[in-house]
Amino acid sequence: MLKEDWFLGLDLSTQSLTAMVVSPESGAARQLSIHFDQDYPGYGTHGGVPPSHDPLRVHVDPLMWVEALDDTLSLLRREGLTGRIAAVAVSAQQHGTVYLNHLAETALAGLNPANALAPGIAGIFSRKSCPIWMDSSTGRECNEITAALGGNAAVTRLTGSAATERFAGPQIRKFHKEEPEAYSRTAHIALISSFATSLLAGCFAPVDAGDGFGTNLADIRSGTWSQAAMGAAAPGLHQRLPRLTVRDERIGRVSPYMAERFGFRPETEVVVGSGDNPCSLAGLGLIGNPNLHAVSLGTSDTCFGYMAQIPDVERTEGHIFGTADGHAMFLICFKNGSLARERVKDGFGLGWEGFSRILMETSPGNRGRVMLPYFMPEITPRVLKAGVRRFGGLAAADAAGNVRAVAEAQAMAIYLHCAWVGKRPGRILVTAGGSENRGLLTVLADVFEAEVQTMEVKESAALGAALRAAHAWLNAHGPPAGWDELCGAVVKTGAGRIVKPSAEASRRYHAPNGLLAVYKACERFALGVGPDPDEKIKAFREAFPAA
Ligand code: XUL
Repeated sequence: MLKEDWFLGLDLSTQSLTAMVVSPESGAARQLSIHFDQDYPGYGTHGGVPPSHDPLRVHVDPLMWVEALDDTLSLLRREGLTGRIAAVAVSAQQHGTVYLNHLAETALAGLNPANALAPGIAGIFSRKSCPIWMDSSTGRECNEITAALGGNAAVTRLTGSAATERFAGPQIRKFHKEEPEAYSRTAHIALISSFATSLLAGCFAPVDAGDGFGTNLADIRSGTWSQAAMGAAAPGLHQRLPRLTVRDERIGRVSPYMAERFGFRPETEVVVGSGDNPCSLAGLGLIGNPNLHAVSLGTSDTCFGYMAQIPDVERTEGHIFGTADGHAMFLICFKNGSLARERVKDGFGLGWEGFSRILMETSPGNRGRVMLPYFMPEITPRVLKAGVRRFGGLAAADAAGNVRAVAEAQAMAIYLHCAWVGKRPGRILVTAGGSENRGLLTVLADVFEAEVQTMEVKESAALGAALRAAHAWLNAHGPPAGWDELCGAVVKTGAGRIVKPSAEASRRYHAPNGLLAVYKACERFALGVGPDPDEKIKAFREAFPAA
């Protein structure tokens, strides 16, 4: 490796675009972010998405992402960083689909470096907006796909997930049903990660198994698109999908447009992109390590971990995706993550410090009061009608009660809905924006009965993308570098940030009449599959009169 070889990861997340430049040699990392709400007010987004009259429909104009990419690369050029990049890889919010017409391939290859990116590609879309991971509007299509593929268990075994509203298969099916003419004009359907990678490479980019398995379209055991699953979604789909790769690969070089406009070296290589969660797995140093799990407290809250092989467990929720090294990861996702925390924080006029202080000062267990924080329709469990539910006399106006209730609910939901994964690790790595909040970390540690550790770089998805670029490039051009070695140089845990669980607090959640039992009962009641949780709340208060 030359001294000046650096690697770039670009994370196109729900609310921002982050660029991370790393040098595996020195361990240094530089980063910069652009925030959609603030920096592109013309798109009218709030939390990265425009307002919608239908709470189940969440679409974004892809040109906003394209403008952000243009501006980010311009900033990197101005800082003199692009000319030092040996390879680049994209991380992106998962599941969103981008619909391109027959002009797209030629347009991508022939952009004029004198012009900005957005006007150059404005004509390549066969659909103006992209459904993203927050969209829950395809319930009917999920049922149709499930029936066509022989039921829930069959779909889950084949594709790694039950038919899931936000996934590409059901989304494409809905598009084909509702806009058949626009579907027939669609030459290529990219995931957001492969779309952004296509912009860098100047041609249609493949999709990796980290993102490609989150579509309900792939056979996760053979690592190929499934004829049956594609057939259940829409006709003529195979020719419209990107190639699927099961492990990271270098897909080519940056386009002449990228080199000239942004100052990359022409030989800068582009590595296949992936979803933000599979990238975070890499950015947390978890590739090859099934003994630690991660919780990401971002726009979505997710829990994930590496698996040496695809598990054969019966389950009704959660997902299996591929990893950079051709193995598997589990993932469970919650839509009411940071935006729900923010609603509570802002509702009481608090800052994050005040929010954290309340969590440090109030009593674990919240005296048996529970919130189901469904500010938006929820993914896990599947709740299509938004609406916050409060139990045990939790008053809507009680600031401390609601702050503790939202944090405890989120931690308990993550804990309970990950049970199918099996063995719980003794330590959890926490990443993304919420990992800066000591109060949230304390609640997580107590609910999980596990040590919780934060990382120096909380943008683990962008860091992971940079590491994926480095790993693929170094193994092709330098002395082979293992994930351990690479991560050892760059992935650092946060100084002094290990939060240990308190035995007394953990008991309040885990005892037979503890708050986990209360929460489970509240959830079952709200889903219409269990009785009123009052008895459980009473039992909790008897068991923990001081809580
Ligand atoms: C994962 C998921 C979200 C998005 C958000 O399945 O839907 O975590 O990737 O970035």
